[in-house]
Amino acid sequence: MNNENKTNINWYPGHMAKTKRMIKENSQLIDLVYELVDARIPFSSKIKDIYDIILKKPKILIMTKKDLCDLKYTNEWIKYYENLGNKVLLVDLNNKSDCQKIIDLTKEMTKDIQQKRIEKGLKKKDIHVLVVGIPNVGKSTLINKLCNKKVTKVENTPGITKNLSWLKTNQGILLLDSPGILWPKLNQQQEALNLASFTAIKEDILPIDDVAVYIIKKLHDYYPEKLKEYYNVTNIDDFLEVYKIIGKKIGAISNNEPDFNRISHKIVNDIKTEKIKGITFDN
Ligand SMILES: Nc1nc2c(ncn2[C@@H]2O[C@H](COP(=O)(O)OP(=O)(O)OP(=O)(O)O)[C@@H](O)[C@H]2O)c(=O)[nH]1
Ligand SMILES: [Mg+2]
Repeated sequence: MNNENKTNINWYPGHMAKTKRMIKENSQLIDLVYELVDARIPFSSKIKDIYDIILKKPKILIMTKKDLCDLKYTNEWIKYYENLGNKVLLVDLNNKSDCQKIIDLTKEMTKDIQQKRIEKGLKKKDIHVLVVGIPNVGKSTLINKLCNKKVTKVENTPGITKNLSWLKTNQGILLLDSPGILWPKLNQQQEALNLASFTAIKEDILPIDDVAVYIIKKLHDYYPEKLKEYYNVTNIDDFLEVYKIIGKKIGAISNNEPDFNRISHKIVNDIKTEKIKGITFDN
């Protein structure tokens, strides 16, 4: 943890490069883009070279997992992106009226396309929308909700969707599901830890203890009441002590030694299983 900002985590699964290429091949068809980010990390989870991928297509920035974020910080990010000219929607994808907002804004933003067709005597067209974002932000969930049935696989693990496919809603919208994309180098330790904290990168990319310690530090600095409530921890000057306290609480101590691996997994898992919510780590 003492090499903050210096880490270059070189990783780039081949399918991510392939995804970018395939999106470009579909580019002619795409009328609109849904760019998804996780509302708990509205900055760290934003694809860095998005305009290389989607060119000048109009887009809606959709922040998912509203139900899990801390509005105090996330609302600041919404203002920030809106000031840059983005259309932003903050949604809980399990909430019907939030999903309806996406459909309504899609129709509004593509009104001109349809109007021009009507003026030419053509029928309204199906609007083609690319759904893009880093792994595990809810791309497939959003598509299933808008299609009103399970058309694509959803799991709380990065890298579930493997191929691009067009899926039809009954709203005159076709959605292109795509595998999660990240950039080749995670060159900020903080950014990588944020992604790992919210399951956007596979667990084996960063040491689990680093991720757990980072989560504890974040909770201590921004959500001390949650650190106290969930782990009975108030002071983090000595991490051996912290692990002992948590170890005692969850029964992961043997011979007076905390089981570091088990405790770290427990901490990471408490976020993954949504036990700890109301947190945003891009502060
Ligand atoms: N609480 C909550 N969970 C959500 C929301 N949106 C998605 N999820 C959960 O997030 C996890 C990942 O969802 P997916 O739809 O598989 O994500 P994806 O972006 O398609 O992931 P990849 O295909 O791996 O890139 C699942 O466990 C979903 O149930 C939301 O708004 N709120
Ligand atoms: Mg998916």
